[in-house]
Amino acid sequence: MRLRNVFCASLVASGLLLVCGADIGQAAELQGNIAGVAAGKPAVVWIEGLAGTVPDRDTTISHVSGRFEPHVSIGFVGNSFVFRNDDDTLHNTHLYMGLAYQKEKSQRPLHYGATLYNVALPEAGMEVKKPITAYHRYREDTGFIQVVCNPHPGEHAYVLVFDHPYAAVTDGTGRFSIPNVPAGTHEVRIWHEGVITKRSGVEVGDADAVELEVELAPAPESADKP
Ligand SMILES: [Cu+2]
Repeated sequence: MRLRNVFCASLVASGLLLVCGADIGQAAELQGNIAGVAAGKPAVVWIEGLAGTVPDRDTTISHVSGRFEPHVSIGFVGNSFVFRNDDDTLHNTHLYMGLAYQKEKSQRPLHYGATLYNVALPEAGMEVKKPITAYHRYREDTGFIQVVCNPHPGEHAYVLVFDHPYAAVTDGTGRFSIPNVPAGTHEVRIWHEGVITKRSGVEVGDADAVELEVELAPAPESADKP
């Protein structure tokens, strides 16, 4: 078994990073830990500005025991959302796009944003598929997608959609892994529960893996609006 060459990097406040020598043509696994992730509230980590073929993977969001499962997910353009009801009661799955720029201009409050899909799921076992389009992807001026169930205000979930494969959801402890990141200097972004979008740079070089450590802290000046 080959010993893995792992480089460590630490982020402080607005973003520094370390490094290894870039070697064109190579790729590495970007892995790490987002400190401050609460159990049940994972973060999303992605690399901004890279293009690549998205994975062939649908995004399933289920109603399970009166909650959305998962609470945070990512979607990839060209695949589908799969909305499920695993409860024996009426739910609906209502996706809103943030449209932050509209919030600033609109006279009336938009609350969660504009409806993308609103699917009624009246019976247990129901499943409805809807396409994930380029319009759904995460952008500064639109933000992430919020998912609510109108009869049950406590049900709430989040989706960030990408048109490239370099994105991951952390586990409950904040660990994440993004494979096959091409060599070069990249901008890493982190979203956590609608409040924080952190930025950082990372350089991927001739190691098999790059380790990134990030500590979440309130950052009002970079707060992301839905
Ligand atoms: Cu519900």
